[in-house]
Amino acid sequence: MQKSFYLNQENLSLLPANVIRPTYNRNDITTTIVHIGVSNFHRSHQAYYTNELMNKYGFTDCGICGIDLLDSDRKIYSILKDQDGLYTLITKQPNGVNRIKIIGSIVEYFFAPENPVAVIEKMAHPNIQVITLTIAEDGYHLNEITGEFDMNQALIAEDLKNPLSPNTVFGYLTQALKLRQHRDIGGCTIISCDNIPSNGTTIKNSLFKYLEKAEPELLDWVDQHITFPNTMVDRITPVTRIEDLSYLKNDLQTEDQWPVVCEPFSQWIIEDNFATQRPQWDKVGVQFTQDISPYENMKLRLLNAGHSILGIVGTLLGYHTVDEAACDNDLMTFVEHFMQEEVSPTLDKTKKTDINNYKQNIIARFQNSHIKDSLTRICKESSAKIPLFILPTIQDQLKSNKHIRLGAFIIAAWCKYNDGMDENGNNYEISDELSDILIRTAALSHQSPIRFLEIEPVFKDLINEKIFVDEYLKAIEALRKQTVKKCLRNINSSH
Ligand code: CS2
Repeated sequence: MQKSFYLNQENLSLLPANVIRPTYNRNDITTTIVHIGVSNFHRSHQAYYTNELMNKYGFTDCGICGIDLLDSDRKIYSILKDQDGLYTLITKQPNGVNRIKIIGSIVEYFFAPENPVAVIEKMAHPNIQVITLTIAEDGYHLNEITGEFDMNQALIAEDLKNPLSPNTVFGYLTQALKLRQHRDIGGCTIISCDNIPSNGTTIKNSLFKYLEKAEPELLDWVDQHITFPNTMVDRITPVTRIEDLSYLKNDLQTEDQWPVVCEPFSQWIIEDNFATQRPQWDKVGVQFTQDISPYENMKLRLLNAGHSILGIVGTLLGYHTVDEAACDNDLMTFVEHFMQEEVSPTLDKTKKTDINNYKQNIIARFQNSHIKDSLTRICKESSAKIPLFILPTIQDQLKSNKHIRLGAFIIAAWCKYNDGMDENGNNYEISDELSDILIRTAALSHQSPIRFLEIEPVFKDLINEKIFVDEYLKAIEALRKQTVKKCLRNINSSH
């Protein structure tokens, strides 16, 4: 067996020639971007684009400083520290040929719980122009019922009490922005890269609410010096599997403790609303636009919703990966009908977005059999995803008196999913912040199916929509009596 090399700066030159590596000198790079939440997605997406900018165009002024806030991020932090911020991106093409690239754009890295002061200092450094975030739904601290920033959440209350050792992004931003004002070094642009509608507006509104309580005298300055562009981010990035590590070691003599896998497709659209000089990401395929909403809705309601359907119904059918579920004709026909009949009418067609092309493209992306995106990843935290990916479609359709039958079926299938057992009698885990209530309510729904719609943090007042409730009740009754496969066939044949 050939000798393999630990991935780090020193060994870069020893890696085999077919491993593409940074062509730039990482010591020459200036950090101008801070990123909070160094997830797999950040590494396949923003860090990838930034690496391209350095590799292809020789820019030296767009280095990223990664920051992790959560205790659960300790592992990725220590691995990347060990690897000098380097990692391998494995792009898995549908034809089975992989593209292997070492990404070097994360040139600095902090673990906030260990050194909060250094993190605040970094964000307040005069070179920092942009602060980007992937902090997931939880990181926004929104109230489940109202959807507004929740001042009463424990970590927020703690940050208000101990402002110099914050836990949340709001605590950190407040301290850093205060320093920036004090030092008179100007503002910066804060970019959310999470899959939530109007992500920039959401982080802005929440930060303003936090500041009203924590530092009201900073509000005017933030209003004048900071912008919060909305964005649409897209690249399917599965959980890294042990097989990916072995493949790199055995086939490419590269020992990377946490590589990232992704699909070839990638899209990033950012509202053109920068307080500072814009990183020239447009040179490497990023789009800047005045109005993000048509793109954002298209992505959340087609791709993310499509994923959730494959995840929920695919799990019930006994599948384990997205491509397996996407190759089931009955299921995929259902997804296509849903997209065509219930999602498309809610999308803005006045903009230059080719919805039909987009739909075809995502079906092919779902069917890429090399990605092995697990349905467990997709179904995780469905109680946070369904209100963002599926319910807005149902609500819009109800408002204009249009079909919601397929949407109601998805919700009924999700109720059945929370029984925790597939059609073959195999159990699976419900991994969700609300798992207790989901499981309990799904159990109660065997006697009284309507109970599931009483989960207010998810459904709000949907239970009052008679047309929806009638369709949901029909769907759940069918799902309890017949196999999922049979229900899909019935519903498909009536279209
Ligand atoms: C997925 C997303 O988590 C999910 O449910 O739909 O992570 C999806 O893979 C990404 O948004 C793709 O850009």
